[in-house]
Amino acid sequence: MFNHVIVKKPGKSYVEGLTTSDLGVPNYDELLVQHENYVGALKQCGVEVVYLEADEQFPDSTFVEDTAVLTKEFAVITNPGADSRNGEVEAIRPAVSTFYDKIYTIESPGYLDGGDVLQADNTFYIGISERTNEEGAKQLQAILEKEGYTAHIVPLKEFFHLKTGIAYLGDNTMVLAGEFLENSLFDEYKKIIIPKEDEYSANCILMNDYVIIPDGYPNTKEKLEKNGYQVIALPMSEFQKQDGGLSCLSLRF
Ligand code: CIR
Repeated sequence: MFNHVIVKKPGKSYVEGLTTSDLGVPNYDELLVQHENYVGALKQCGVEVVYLEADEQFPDSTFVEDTAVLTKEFAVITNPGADSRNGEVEAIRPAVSTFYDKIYTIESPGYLDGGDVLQADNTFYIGISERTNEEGAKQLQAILEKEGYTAHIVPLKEFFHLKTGIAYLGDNTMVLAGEFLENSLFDEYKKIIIPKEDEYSANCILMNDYVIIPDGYPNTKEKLEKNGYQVIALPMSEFQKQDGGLSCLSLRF
């Protein structure tokens, strides 16, 4: 059960953020509408929303997920792997501090983005990516193991972040795409498989009684509904243009 989320309004500088996509320049007005819809959907799922104001200094700072890893018992402030994003953590720390007494920090030369961390009950998966190095992954693994969790490190082959291609929906069920389909680490889970053409929808989030997915993926919606989930589908085009997905836009705890 999630009770809280932290989100951050995108600033006008968002359009100058990092991207590898060739989907075009985001439309700022449309982006704000999509962000408001996202916040509205989270509220519908029954959580209290902490809404941080935009920070023009950090174009990608609406993707708050990368700045922290939050569990029921403690928080970890990350050390984001992109230079232009590293300073985003300074604004997240005070927001996180209002909810947590126990706060760990990933330290250089370790780098870690929250998008590379997936929690499935008492087990964590930590991706090694362009943004998360082995040292950062090992620091987080040590913190998690000290706190009684199991943590597996997963070197990525193609995905940008770990959660680009995987989501946990509770009930021992994983949504999986691409390189994770053949990874035996995930064989213990019931699998909802997302084919290549629907890959963007593998980045979905379980929020209490709902699963939130990007709009435009009817096959994913149908698969989830067949498995008994209530689905909310949200337009995400302006976030996709900057390599962002649904999970990236919030810290959920
Ligand atoms: C970046 O390149 O850092 C942003 N444009 C997108 C970050 C997406 N975050 C995520 O997948 N957790």
